[in-house]
Amino acid sequence: MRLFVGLALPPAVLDHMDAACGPFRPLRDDLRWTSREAWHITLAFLGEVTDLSLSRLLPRLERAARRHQPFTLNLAGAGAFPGPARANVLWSGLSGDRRALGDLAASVTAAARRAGAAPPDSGRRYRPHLTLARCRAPADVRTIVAGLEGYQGPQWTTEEIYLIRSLLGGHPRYETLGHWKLTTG
Ligand code: 2AM
Repeated sequence: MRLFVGLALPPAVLDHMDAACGPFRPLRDDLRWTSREAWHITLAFLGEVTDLSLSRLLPRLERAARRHQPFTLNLAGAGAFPGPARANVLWSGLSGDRRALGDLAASVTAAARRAGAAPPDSGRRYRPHLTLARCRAPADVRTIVAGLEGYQGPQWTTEEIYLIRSLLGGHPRYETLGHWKLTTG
């Protein structure tokens, strides 16, 4: 099964970003806009994982979560992969405690590797983002990126990690397989 580990966003954060994207959506039907219900921050994409690796992964993710404390984040600005002039992915960035976010992503990646579910692209630098839209043919999203440049979403505290199954289809569907709290106090 196809899995990833990520963070959920509180409703107020989703609402705020949804409103910020609102004006751009009708102008660009060449982009496949992601839905508010599917929004999350990926910590590690694991790709195809066997049942055996999944059973090893669950306790390791629990341990990884326990080694971290809650931290604050907010959505901020926008960008595109590979770049705004020829984009396949339009995203919003994150500000706040990005160091804690990177450390948590590194722990999750290490946990997955030890469980035999090494992320396929773990050699790449972690670039935290919220995907707002995708486009198979490279799209010029410079006006949207510029329009969202000053965007600052409400701050929230990340307290939990989620193991999510991604079911492919017309629109990806996500199913939560487990969630573990970061250590408080
Ligand atoms: P994205 O937001 O940039 O599309 C489920 O596919 C989640 O895992 C998405 O959030 C996706 O990121 C992320 N992900 C990271 N690397 C991926 C990859 N190589 N293939 C598919 N999804 C990936």
